[in-house]
Amino acid sequence: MDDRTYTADAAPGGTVTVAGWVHEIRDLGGIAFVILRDTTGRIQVKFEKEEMDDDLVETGLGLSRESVVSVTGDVEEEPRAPTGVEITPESVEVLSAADTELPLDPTGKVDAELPTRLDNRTLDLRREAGQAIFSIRGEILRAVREAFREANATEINTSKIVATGTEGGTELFPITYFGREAFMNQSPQLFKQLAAGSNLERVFETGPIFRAEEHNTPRHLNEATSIDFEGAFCDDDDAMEICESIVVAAYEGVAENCADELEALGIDEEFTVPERPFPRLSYEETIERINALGVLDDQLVWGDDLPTEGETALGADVGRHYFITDWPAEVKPFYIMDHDDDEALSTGFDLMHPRMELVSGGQREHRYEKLIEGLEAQGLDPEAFEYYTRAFRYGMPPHAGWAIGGERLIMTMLELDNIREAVLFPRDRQRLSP
Ligand code: AMO
Repeated sequence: MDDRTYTADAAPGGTVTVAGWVHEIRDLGGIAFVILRDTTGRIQVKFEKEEMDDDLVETGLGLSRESVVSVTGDVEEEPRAPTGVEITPESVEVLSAADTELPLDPTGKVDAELPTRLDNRTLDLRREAGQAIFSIRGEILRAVREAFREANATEINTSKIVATGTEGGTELFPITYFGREAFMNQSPQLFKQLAAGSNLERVFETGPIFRAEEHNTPRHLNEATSIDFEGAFCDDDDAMEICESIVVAAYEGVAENCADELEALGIDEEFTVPERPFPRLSYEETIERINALGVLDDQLVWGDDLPTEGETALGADVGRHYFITDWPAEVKPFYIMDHDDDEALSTGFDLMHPRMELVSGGQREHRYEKLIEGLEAQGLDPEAFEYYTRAFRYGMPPHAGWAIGGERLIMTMLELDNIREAVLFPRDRQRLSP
């Protein structure tokens, strides 16, 4: 529509054509208003019943909410209108009439349950808050891309169909690949390492990861967006520094470019960019601090996973993003390097938000023999990983990296209760469509 004007740009004194959705109809008797909404805002369209053509009035007042219309008319100043201007229509064209019964109220005045909202996502995202989340999601991706470029990392895209899993602990989704067994990738882990070992050195990817998690929680998805980094000649400390800079860049981008969206979400006043550096606690200090908080029935001992209650209590105590470093080697995947002076300790780290884990990473084992030993120690067949390990025989530099859970970053940044709010069409135990 070449001659279309956005509602936000409709200035008094001209004739414009605006197009959008019927947000609301207010019939006051002799006069009626249709509030038309587009991506930039809303505008009032005035119908004076006595003074206008009957057909026009009939079309205007017969509109059902959420119908898509195009309105041509003069724009005039009107201090009582929500945006200070209104349109007196010359013509109203109905481009797509909406059913009179809607499954949810897109003005947001009436709350709907999350499953109803997800089943009707197009309608749901016409709410300002929904639109705000996805504008911010786009801004986060833009900001992290720019920050990665500043860190000399090249954007890559890796295959999502793979022959082996990498992340022990979560299950794989099997698929059939021309009669052979294959899987949906749990992580670009091995590919990003192979790319970092090439002359590219530093790479990043934002893409889907597939996890056949059995549990259904407000913080797990079966398909999530992973923001991955891998850098040659980086150790775990370098990787943590880059990780902090990317997280901070995401917050800064949102602070700078999404003021209206933060307001729509009602979090503009408390929104703050986290300060660097983030505190670092070793795994040992972490379990001691959780034990001292006295929130668990049983004291944690070396090698235990951190239970959610413990993580939550420690998060509240620390009150900001923090790293947990030096995890026991046995709880980290085979590709994570152990400390040379203590093989029970790994270089693996997690970045925590007070509410949950956001990132896992570490320095990688780049020595061929040690890598094979690590695979065997975790009960994996080195033969199955030959496509990956072979590169380690042809000059693999020391390297390190990490992955941020994209939706968890959005969820924690925007104080969302459920991770599904941060995904257009979430995949979980129940949900395969839309
Ligand atoms: P990990 O398995 O810890 O590490 O995943 C990295 C981050 O991804 C997010 N995440 C998820 N988010 C939502 N739903 C899920 N089911 C889910 N699973 C993971 C979390 C998590 O911290 N290859 C390593 C990373 C690396 O070492 O570079 C990996 O995948 O925020």
